[in-house]
Amino acid sequence: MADYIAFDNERALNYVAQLNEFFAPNAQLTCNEFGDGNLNLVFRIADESGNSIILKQALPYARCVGESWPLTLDRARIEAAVLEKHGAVCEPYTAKVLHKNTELALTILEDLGHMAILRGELNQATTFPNLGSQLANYLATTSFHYSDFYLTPAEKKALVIEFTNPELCAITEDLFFDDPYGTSLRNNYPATLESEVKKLQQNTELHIKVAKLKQLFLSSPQSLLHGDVHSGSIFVDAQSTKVIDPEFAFFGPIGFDLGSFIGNFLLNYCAQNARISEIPKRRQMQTYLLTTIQQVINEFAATWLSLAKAHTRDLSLQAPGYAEYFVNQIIKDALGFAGTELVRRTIGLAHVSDIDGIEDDAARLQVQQQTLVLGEQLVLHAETAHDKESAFNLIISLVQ
Ligand code: SR1
Ligand code: MG
Repeated sequence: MADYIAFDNERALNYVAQLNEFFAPNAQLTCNEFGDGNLNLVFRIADESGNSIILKQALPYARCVGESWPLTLDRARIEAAVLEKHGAVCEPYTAKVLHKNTELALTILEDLGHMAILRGELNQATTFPNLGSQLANYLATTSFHYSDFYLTPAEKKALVIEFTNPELCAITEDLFFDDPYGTSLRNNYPATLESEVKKLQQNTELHIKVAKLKQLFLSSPQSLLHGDVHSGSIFVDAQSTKVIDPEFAFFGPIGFDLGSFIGNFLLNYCAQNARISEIPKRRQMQTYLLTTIQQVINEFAATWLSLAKAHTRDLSLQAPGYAEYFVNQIIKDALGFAGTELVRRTIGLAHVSDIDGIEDDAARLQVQQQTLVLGEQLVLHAETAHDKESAFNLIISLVQ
């Protein structure tokens, strides 16, 4: 990419100004880089009357580690294209792309600054009544329309090529399925958790289950996934939900996205044991988290099945009962992937503020012990969940 240059505030502002698309020609623009994610630069450009847009630019390395971890700029192309693909079938819950430039690895997006990132809100014990339904709709609608149920084989194969994302997938393969179960230098956990970590790493039955999940991740191009549905990839307010950041997108197992979401809600569930001291308040928040997980599983299944009933184009996949079997399998896979999310966020490279934001060392350690065991148990027992009811019952039995 000969023309690539990483932006600073001035370059980002000048780039937007010369586009002459988003602001009046004589507007007084300001620009502020405020990205705090793991990988990219994020600028907000605003005019004097408060109109604003977001310019997101990929760096040729992982921001959270530095230049020693080079990373493809192609992720910007993939992210913008996936937002467009997902937006085409699920417009209300997908962040809108306003402009893209592949050479500069940048995307201009609608500014969702009037909303808030879900993770921070959950950490403050704020609840969102529409979130479960809207996220279930996003997960079901996007995964159905880019699956073999809906696309022709030729369309599907062309998209699989377009969205091949080897470098970002390799990060997930390493961070979810390898590092936590071995002695990676990237692992990150307190010495006080060492005995629990050793126990987990010596569990040979667990290694087989994790291998099955990794195999599924590597070799099941079921649909065009978001690839990173954690609670930092979701904007919320009292009315609406917007999904952002699909740079890890690829054609993979549908249960991975559903499982990432479930895993993040369970991480927050455990963190609330240390975050909220008043028991009735804590119970209320934890009930919200569990109810939302249940709602997402149920509505995901219902929406998927109704789409399959009305719109399955593939003749074989129309066989009575097949869609039901397929959805049950997605839910089972999701529980396993949720387990790997809990484990990797506890002892791997990339943590979550739900846990790391707990100030008291002893309280944080207790939460880490709980998330580690819960993750392990989910991975071990996910295969016993044969439908949405037994999946939810398994979650309930493991958190109590
Ligand atoms: C080096 S990237 C670490 C994590 O951040 C992203 O959001 C993904 O979850 C990835 O695993
Ligand atoms: Mg991200």
